[in-house]
Amino acid sequence: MALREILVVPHPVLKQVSKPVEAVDDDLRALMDDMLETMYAAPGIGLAAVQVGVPKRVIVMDLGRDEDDRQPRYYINPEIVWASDETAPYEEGCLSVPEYFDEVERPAKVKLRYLDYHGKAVEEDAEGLFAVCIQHEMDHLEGVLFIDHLSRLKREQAIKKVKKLTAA
Ligand code: GNR
Ligand code: NI
Repeated sequence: MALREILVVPHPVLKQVSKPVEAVDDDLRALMDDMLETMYAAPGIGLAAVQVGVPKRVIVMDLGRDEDDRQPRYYINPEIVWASDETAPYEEGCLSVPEYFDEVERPAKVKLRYLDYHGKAVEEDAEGLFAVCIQHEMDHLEGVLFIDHLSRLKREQAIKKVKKLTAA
């Protein structure tokens, strides 16, 4: 396993649309293992492959509270097959937009379909923080960041803040 570098705005790769995975094999599992390690080190609760510069439709996540209670989750080629009309706001952050947080409104509940770590097709319902996180991660697969849901002014302020932070 190895740590990978997390890309931050305004890196152009973050705007790419990620490509579907064709085979869930050992190479892909090695990428997911690296992503999980990188996410834990950051630390974060989710990570899309494009954030480490690999534009494939792969997400890792762990909503567990601490190091003794790890619950890694892997989502390959995820699709939202249903979303609630009801929405909910959540104060979001992103490892690719460090130290900036703002409220985003999204469907409160979604139903997902995806391939797991072993390539098995799974359906799962999501709500609460899980629903927020999977929608945030799936936006990354389309080249969309949470700041793209904000006003242009707020988005520009966020990018300016990150540029200042990363110039140091
Ligand atoms: O670590 C993360 N925390 C978080 C908090 C609120 C809403 C979404 C997230 S995802 C983020 C990690 C990340 O940038 N994933 O793409
Ligand atoms: Ni993010």
